[in-house]
Amino acid sequence: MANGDDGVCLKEVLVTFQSCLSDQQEILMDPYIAGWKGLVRFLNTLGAIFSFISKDAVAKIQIMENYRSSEQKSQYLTLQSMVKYELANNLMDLKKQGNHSPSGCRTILRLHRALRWLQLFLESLQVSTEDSSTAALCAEAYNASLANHHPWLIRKTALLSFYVLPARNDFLELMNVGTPADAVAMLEEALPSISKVYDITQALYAQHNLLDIP
Ligand code: 1PX
Repeated sequence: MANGDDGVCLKEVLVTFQSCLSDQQEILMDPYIAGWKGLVRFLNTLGAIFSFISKDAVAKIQIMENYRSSEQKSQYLTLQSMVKYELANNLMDLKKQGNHSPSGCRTILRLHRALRWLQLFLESLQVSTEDSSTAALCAEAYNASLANHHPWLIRKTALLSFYVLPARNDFLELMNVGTPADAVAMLEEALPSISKVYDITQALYAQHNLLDIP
């Protein structure tokens, strides 16, 4: 995944999300988790200021990896099989967060909401101009998605951290796919599968009334 000494090729990361979709249009857990791991690696190259975000993402990835290496691993093969299994076995706390280990459905819901932020942010980067502010685009995408699920302190901390993001062209170059124009073309290619993964998950969670699991 690394490209050069410490860079991460974002194209390779985003391609992982393409491989999430099975022939039956189900979402495969392993590439979904691998996609998030790649995103965290990319985030880590942006500086230690984002470590409060990557730590939370890593903790959630770890929860899902644990399910995928548990005795019930086959139940967690896809997001669809996980929902079916956890609902059938009453493994979710639908009212308040319980004391036991967080369910897969609750954990994926947090990542799923973050995927919406990613989709909005990448869409806006793709149509941005050279003088666009990366921080402003990131904040706009955050306010339209994840911020609605975060308490005040996290919102303030997140919005402050965005100010250190590099300028638009430097940020596109950090993606390690060539010139800023190459990066924009890569985003255009990668976005449909991210949107598809998001839409399928959203429909699945809506169908089972799981969009507000505490
Ligand atoms: C070209 C763009 C690629 C950039 C890659 C960035 C990868 C970002 C990974 C973000 C993963 C965030 C997961 C957050 C999950 C969450 O909402 N957790 C909260 C709720 O969890 P709980 O278990 O308590 O119910 C938790 O409270 C979160 C705490 C940390 C702060 C989360 C702020 C998220 C901001 C997302 C924007 C990232 C900006 C990166 C700059 C490029």
